[in-house]
Amino acid sequence: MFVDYVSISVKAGNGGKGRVAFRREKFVPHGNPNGGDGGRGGDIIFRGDPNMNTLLDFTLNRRFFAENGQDGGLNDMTGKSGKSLVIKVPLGTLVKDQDTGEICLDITEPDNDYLFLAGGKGGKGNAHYKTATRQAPRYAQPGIKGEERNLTLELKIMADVGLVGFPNAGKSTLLSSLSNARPKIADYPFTTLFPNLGIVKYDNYRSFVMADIPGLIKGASEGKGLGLRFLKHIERTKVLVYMIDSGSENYEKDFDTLQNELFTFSSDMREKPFIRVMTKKDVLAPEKIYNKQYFDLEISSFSNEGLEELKLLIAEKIIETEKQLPF
Ligand SMILES: Nc1nc2c(ncn2[C@@H]2O[C@H](COP(=O)(O)OP(=O)(O)OP(=O)(O)O)[C@@H](O)[C@H]2O)c(=O)[nH]1
Ligand SMILES: [Mg+2]
Repeated sequence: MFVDYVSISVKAGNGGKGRVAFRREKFVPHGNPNGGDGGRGGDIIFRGDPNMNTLLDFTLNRRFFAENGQDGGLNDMTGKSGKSLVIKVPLGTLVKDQDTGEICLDITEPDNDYLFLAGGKGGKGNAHYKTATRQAPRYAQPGIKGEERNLTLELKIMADVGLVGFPNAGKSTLLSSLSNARPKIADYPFTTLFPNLGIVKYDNYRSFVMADIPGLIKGASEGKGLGLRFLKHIERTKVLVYMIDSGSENYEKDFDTLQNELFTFSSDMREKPFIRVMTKKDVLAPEKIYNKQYFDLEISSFSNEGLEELKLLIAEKIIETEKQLPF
């Protein structure tokens, strides 16, 4: 199952208490104070895991605690620090404060640790409080409590290119032709119910990530069909491929409808370079009259016509957008 939105709570470990203790010596009623410091509480850390692609695991376990630090010991022994807790999430996960909606972290780097909450500091043992006038302090510091936060995790998958089209346009078929992804394909609308990702190799050592999302219909941006819920998954792509079925009655109108849904959803979509593709060229009626200039490419996932060109065109556009990035 694909899950892209969950609520969780996290808590960093408490710092351990400082200890009140005295050295035991013969004939000395109160030896030197030697209570150790409390250990630090464990941190809450998020890590982007490239092998995960859903937040499903978080529907089972929603509460995350890092370990508490241990209390200080005798003989100036510092308590053991609490273990930090690493929470693995898919790349593209936004960590938001549940109450304010503020984005706290955007997990985009694979295998990178994002420190979210530092554990509470341990309290100082009474050994620290000895002064000239107070040789036997009976006081030690308590540990600092670990911070606790309620969060929402929201996944916006990371892909270089997104496939956009009406249901049944052949999006999933294209993804399976170009990559090793094996999405469900069938001759009825709304076969795809959640986004699929695939890695498309376009020469010996270079590749890009392609996302196939559920089909859009007119009104998707207002929540019709499955569209809206999944449009956010193409918000981060660098390039869009609009896919229009060769059997469509009106290519221009279909394209405008698709584009309108995207623009209504987010005006950032206007900035994305796109490619306009006619699909199912193999069953294009020979007598069909249309403006051939209108499409960048005509393809067929059955005969493989145009697929190699499409890969290269996508790669070219991706590289172009990367060049324009400010860093
Ligand atoms: N003739 C022909 N049929 C195709 C081609 N590509 C896909 N199809 C068929 O079109 C139907 C729909 O294909 P899908 O890939 O599931 O379409 P989709 O766009 O992913 O559909 P949704 O997931 O419902 O949005 C299937 O029956 C495919 O076999 C093609 O190039 N030529
Ligand atoms: Mg599909």
